[in-house]
Amino acid sequence: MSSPIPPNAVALGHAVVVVDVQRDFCPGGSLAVPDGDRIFPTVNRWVRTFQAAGLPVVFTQDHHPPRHISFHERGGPWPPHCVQGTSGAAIHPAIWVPVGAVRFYKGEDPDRDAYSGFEGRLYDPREPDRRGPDLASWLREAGIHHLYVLGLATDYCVRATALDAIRAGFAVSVVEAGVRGVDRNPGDSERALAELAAAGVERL
Ligand code: VGL
Ligand code: ZN
Repeated sequence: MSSPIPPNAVALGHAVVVVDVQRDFCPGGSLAVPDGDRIFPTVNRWVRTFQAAGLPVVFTQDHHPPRHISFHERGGPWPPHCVQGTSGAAIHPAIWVPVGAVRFYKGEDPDRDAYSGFEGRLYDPREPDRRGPDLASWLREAGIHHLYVLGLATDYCVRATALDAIRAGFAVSVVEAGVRGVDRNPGDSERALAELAAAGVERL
């Protein structure tokens, strides 16, 4: 199966970032990533380990309004997915979301696409109509300097999130057993991982 979590990953100043493991990106969803469900055990293991160590667990979520600019009906590349208020926008039920995990919503502007979690803003269930700080601000405030990134899709939101994290000055590791890609063009995911490595991301 997948490789164990290196002990030095579980340390003060480190956080796990789970990108867009939502129903619509998993098998059966409207924009299913092939084998997207194969990452579930790895994701749950990293989430459980970081949660148990008292380290931050961050989830990003695509959270589009109906008729978002990225949808076919508006000339975009994608079928409707992760529409606000639909079951497809929910984190997949096989993923463990611990109490205390934080969520960052992105793609909420109807006229602008946003692949990177760093374009997301904190969602607080006590104030569901407001948004909090952006991801970089929140992580810095929490004293985080190293991110372990998992999720969907390798060639879109994982790629964009990891690149933005490097640009924002974080150390970044991508957990390969914990990511899967769309591969609209064969090889997109492998090319994305190579690009991340060239940008300074550790391939774990
Ligand atoms: C994503 C396509 C469209 C992703 C989001 O999460 O990778 N891909 N919107
Ligand atoms: Zn989207």
